[in-house]
Amino acid sequence: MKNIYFLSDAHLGSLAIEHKRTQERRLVRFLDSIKHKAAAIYLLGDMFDFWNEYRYVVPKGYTRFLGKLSELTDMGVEVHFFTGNHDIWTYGYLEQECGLIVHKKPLTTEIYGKLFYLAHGDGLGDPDNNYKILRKMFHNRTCQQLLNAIHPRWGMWLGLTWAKHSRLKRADGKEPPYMGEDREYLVNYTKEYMKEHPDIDFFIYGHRHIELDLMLNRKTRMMILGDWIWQFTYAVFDGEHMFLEQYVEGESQP
Ligand SMILES: [Mn+2]
Repeated sequence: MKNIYFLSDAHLGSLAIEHKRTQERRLVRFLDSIKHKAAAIYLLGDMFDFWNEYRYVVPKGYTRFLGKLSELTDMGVEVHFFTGNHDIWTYGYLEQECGLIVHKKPLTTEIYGKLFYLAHGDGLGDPDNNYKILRKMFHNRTCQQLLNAIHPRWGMWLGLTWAKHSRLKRADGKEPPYMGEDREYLVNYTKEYMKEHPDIDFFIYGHRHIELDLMLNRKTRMMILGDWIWQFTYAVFDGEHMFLEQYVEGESQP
C-alpha cells in the first residue's frame, strides 16, 4: 500500500524569504524522494506566496517545483492542490499544465477506509472581521477580474508586496506560537464541526505554520502541518498509522 502525504505553506516566491532558492530545491528533493512511495500528495494551501494567473500568462519562477509536480502526476501520483489565502487566484493552469487536482474549498474524503477533513484553514473559526471582508473580496469574481485587468507589472507587484507585508507584520516573520487548546481558532472550529460530523477520523490543516497533533477524543485526531519555510514538516498516512514528520536532508532515501 502506498503512502499519502500532506504538506502546506511553502510560500514560494516570498519577497520576505531570503533563502527562497534553497527552500524550493529542498521541497523538490522531498517530492522526488517520495515519488515512488506516494499514492497521493495533498498540498494544503499557500504553496505560493502570491499566485495569480492571467488568461495567457502565469507568474515567473517556480519552474523546478511545477516541473516536479508535473513529473509526479505524469507518473500517476495524484497531486491535490488546495488554494490557501495567498494563492487563491488560479484558473485552470495548474490542472491543465501540471495535472493537479485543485480544491478551492475544504474537502471531506475517504482515504484507505478513514474519513479525512482537509482544509487550508484560513477563515475557519477566525473572529477577525476585517479579515473576513478581505477574504470575501479575494474570493469575489468581480474583484478577481479587476485584479486581472491591471497590467501584471502592477498586479503582480501589488500581490507580492501585500504578501510580503502580511509576513513581516511580526518582527521575526513567523507566526505566533500555539495559543492552547481553548484559544486556537482551528481547534475551536474543529470541536464545533465534529459535533455535527462525528464520523470524521482526521482533520488536517495548514495556514498556522505550527506543528500540532491533537487527539480530540478516542477517534478524532487533528493535525496542523507546520510549514515549508523553516520547519519542513509533513504528515504521512500509510493506511494504518499517521505520522507528523520533518524532512531532514540526506535521511529520506526513496
Ligand atoms: Mn495561509
